[in-house]
Amino acid sequence: MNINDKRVLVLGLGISGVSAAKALTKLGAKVTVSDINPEEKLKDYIYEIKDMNLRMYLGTNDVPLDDIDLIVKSPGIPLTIDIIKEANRRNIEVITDLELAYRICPDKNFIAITGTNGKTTTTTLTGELFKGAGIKTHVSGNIGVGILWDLVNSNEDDVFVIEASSFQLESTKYFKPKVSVIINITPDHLNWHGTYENYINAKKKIFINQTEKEYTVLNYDDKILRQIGEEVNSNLIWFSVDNKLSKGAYIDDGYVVINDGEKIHRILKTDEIKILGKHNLENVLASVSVGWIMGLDNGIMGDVIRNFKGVEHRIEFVDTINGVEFYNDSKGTNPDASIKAILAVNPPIILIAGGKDKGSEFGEFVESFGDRVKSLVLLGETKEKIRDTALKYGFKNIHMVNNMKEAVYKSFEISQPGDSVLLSPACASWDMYSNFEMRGHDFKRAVKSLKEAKNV
Ligand code: UMA
Repeated sequence: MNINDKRVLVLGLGISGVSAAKALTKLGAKVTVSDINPEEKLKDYIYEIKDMNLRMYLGTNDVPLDDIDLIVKSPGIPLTIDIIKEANRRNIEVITDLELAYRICPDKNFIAITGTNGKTTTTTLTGELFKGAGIKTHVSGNIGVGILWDLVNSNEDDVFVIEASSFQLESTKYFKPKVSVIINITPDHLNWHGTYENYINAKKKIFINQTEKEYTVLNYDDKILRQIGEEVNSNLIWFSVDNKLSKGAYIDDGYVVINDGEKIHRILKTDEIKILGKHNLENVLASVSVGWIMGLDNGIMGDVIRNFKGVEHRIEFVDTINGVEFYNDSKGTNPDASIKAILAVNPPIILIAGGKDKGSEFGEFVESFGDRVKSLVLLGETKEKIRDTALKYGFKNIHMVNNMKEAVYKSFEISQPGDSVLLSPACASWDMYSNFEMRGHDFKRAVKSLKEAKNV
């Protein structure tokens, strides 16, 4: 698509809008930008484009459409707002950055990854596999990086590993990645898509234009995806944690393997994988499938996965001190998320929990301890509430502390080699920190200082 001199309206000036505005200007388009928010709320974004030659409408999306050929809307902007309805009436196309990226560079090595859960981990790990093989790789999309600015600054052979959301996919038309991946599908964003069927249809757009020249990777263990496989027109590659496949990636005798249809290739042992839980085995298998399709070396893939510590703050392996493993799950900001972490980390677990009181109940959370959690170290606004619930359920091994450093040092003091210390607060961070990232960093700093103090 030749964008030169096209008159494009970029709707929304967040991460994707700013990236789109910069890229379109570089490509010679006549760019108009608009955001419903006033200038003072957008300072962090518009400083990047304020000196560019473009028209800006701030505090409104009500932009004259008379001289607009194309609208690139931010993924979070609903298709139901007035300006989009008006554009539809006038037959002005409305697309997202994902579609525009494909139209600008249809031959680019796009690897697009979607799914209800695990997108960020799989996208990050897949990016690491390519980087590990020495290939220039851009990891972008819903992971928090606008695609278009990276795209217009890339070289021909660069690989783009894109986390694709249903919001982005919904407004695509011709988008056709070299490899598409769907990790799993369960109901989500139903308030946005209206029905589960609409949500599934948005996800299916990731492979809908693919042909026998491209590849689609799907999870064989996911009931919905098993059915959807029949609609795939490209080369379909399955992965499975629970089943052995005649071709694809799966678990065999404690190894992650690829069966190429003739030979089984072992990539690494499952117990060498540091990211924990069955859901993470799925993420690894999805990434390995992409690596295999793209011809990456099995030995390199094994090494990269062995060293992959996961996405920051999500059951993130931090370090081992005297045989005790430390995990940062600061993103465990509600009881449900923390229960997943408790099930994923190797017991016996010393659990650091507590934080901002959001009115949650902690009964199910304490029940999930079973034989896995041996001690509870509590801090923050909810420490008494969690302690009282734990005592009610007969769990008595509780230590109260005042800050993160104390929590880490106390956990180590009561630990034995083979234990896991897990920060998974089951609460938001705002009682002691501005966000969960700062809490996670504080935990990691405390682990580092402990290691230095122990001189190991
Ligand atoms: N806006 C308008 N008019 C409206 C509504 C919003 O002008 O009617 C403006 C807002 O004032 C704001 C901008 O649009 O300034 C926001 O656009 P956006 O919500 O699309 O946000 P971006 O910063 O561009 O971030 C988007 C993705 N956000 C969403 O899809 C909601 C980011 O995913 C993504 O990382 C980024 O593009 C780069 O590709 C975030 C997300 O929450 C992480 N995604 C959802 C999820 O993972 O569940 C789908």
